[in-house]
Amino acid sequence: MSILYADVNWQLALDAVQQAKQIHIIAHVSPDADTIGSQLALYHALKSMGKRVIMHNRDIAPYICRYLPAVHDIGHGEIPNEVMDADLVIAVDAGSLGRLGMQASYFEGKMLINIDHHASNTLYGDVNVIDARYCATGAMIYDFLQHLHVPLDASSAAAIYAAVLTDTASFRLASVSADVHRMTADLIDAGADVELAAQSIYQSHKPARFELLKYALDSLNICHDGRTAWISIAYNLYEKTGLCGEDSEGFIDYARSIEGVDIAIFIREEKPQEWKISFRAKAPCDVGIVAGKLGGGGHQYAAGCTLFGSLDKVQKEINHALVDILNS
Ligand SMILES: [Mn+2]
Repeated sequence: MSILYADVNWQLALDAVQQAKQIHIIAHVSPDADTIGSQLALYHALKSMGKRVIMHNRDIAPYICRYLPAVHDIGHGEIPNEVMDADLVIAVDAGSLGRLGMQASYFEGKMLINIDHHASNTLYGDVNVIDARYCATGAMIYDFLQHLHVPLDASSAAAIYAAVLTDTASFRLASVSADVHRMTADLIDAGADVELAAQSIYQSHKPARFELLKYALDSLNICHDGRTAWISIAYNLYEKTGLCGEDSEGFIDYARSIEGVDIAIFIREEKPQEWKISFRAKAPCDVGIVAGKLGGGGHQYAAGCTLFGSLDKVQKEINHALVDILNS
């Protein structure tokens, strides 16, 4: 193993882990495979150090993560008492405190470590290890494990592999350096099953997902001289198909895959009049800036925000936020 970024300061995080009696590792709301993979890899590592560790999130882990060891040990929903007793909370891949979906009072009297690769991170932790050079928070955990002197086992390797695979759009982003591939080689050597990951993450979708995809593709609209591609799904279509936001994960990639499109925009109505907006970009556009203008966050290639009102109103607001970036 070799460290991806040797200049990152993990010392305060290491000290906090050493001193902790009970550790709660938490992922962000609507969790993706990066936050869950990071949570699991850290869980396995801290357990192997003899620590008392609990995983608990607001929302259930996505079905694409079902194959990862210990994923069923992650609690969700209301916080049980044993989690309340934690003296250290480690948040992974969450750009702001709100993204953790917990009452602020929960964190009172607890040390909070914030480990994340989003440039927009609000530094809400007592200890913040934030570095946007990392392709995934999972890759940060890979470095953290080495500082903790925990050997990479097959369970941690599988979890980090899932995180890196998904956050790099299957190793297709500029964040994928030769070092990222060297790390991936280590993960495979340690037991990460590449084929199982591909089948679980990319080839295990419900048939109903494709009913929803038909609607999504029907809504495809290419604007700004071919530079932006928009997809939207209204709430009633989720109701009609019996699906939820998780089932439309990845639809935005169809929009981004179009020649000449710099920015893909996916607008889905999570609740009536409440729209979750996702942005995906190709270089050199930075959608983290666009989402930031709309009260959200993210990084250069992937970002998001929440907007309210009619679809028309929401589209206008997004258009307004896009002006500068499309003219630069
Ligand atoms: Mn991430």
